[in-house]
Amino acid sequence: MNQPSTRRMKDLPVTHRLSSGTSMCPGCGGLGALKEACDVLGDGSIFVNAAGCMTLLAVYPFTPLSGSWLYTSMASAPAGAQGIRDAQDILVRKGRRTAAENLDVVVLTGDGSAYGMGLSATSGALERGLDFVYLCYDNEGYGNTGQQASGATPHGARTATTTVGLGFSGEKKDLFSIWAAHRPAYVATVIASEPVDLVRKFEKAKALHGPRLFIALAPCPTNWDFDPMLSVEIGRLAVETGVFPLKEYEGGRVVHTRPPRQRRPVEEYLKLQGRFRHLFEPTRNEQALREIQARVDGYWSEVARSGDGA
Ligand SMILES: Cc1ncc(C[n+]2csc(CCOP(=O)(O)OP(=O)(O)O)c2C)c(N)n1
Ligand code: SF4
Ligand SMILES: [Mg+2]
Repeated sequence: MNQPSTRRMKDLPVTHRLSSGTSMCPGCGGLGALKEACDVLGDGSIFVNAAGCMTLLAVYPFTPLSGSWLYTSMASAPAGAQGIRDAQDILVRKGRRTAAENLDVVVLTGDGSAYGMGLSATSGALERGLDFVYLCYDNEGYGNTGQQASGATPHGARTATTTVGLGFSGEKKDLFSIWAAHRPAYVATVIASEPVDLVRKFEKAKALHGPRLFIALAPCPTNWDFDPMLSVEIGRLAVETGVFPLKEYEGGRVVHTRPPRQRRPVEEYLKLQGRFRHLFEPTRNEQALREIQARVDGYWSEVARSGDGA
């Protein structure tokens, strides 16, 4: 007779724990970024999670992470992080916790929170110089509730709230610049399909103090409408077409960490995703495709002009 396994989730390496026993979609780019980040951050973190897809990782009282997990409303994860930071600092000051037991506080939110509902609380935390890490997995919509358009939705994407015509007629908000304008310790963009770049940035952030913020573009098979096995390919194309610039902000300076040497046409990225299918079928929308390409070209021309392509 088989003996029941005595191995528990918390005894597995963190990467294995995040692969098994969760109810996340296969090919989830947000989960990929979180796994890679956890490889660097290790087990010594307290996660503060605003409502969204990742909330399904922790079904009370269980979590695949060995650290604690606090679930907050969409708008208030950075406020929750402040409370945890303060409580731990007070316990250390009173001698009831050693410095080694003083854990990192990591906010984990989707773009709906980061770009919209939680932006005010984040701005306040940055003003106060809160010592925390913030990871926004950006699937460019309110994914958990069926992909309504958010402040991160790109121009031309069809979402649950932009179902006809061109799709979303607005522009994706430049959250990187909004965060950087607060002059925090560190801001970076990352993506799971570029793990070396991601790991280097998290290692750098881990050694710093103060606000350290990350936007991880999160290819989302379910809501972007593509085969899960294309998740890494779509992530790579986001970088190689120049749609998603990998960069970091530190000490008042922005550096592009992996500028595409020879940019591929943006439509190579768009045409793999059902949310952009209306730009190609039943007839090609040449004007919309030209406009989307021109925006990306404009971004990289500005980077070349300012000499910031390192
Ligand atoms: C104030 C408020 N409005 C609506 C909801 C319902 N809700 C739960 S998760 C979610 C989507 C969150 O989107 P995002 O932050 O991008 O995370 P994702 O679902 O894409 O992972 C919404 C709208 C909520 N929890 N709180
Ligand atoms: S809906 Fe998208 S972001 Fe949410 S778990 Fe599924 S793949 Fe990940
Ligand atoms: Mg989202």
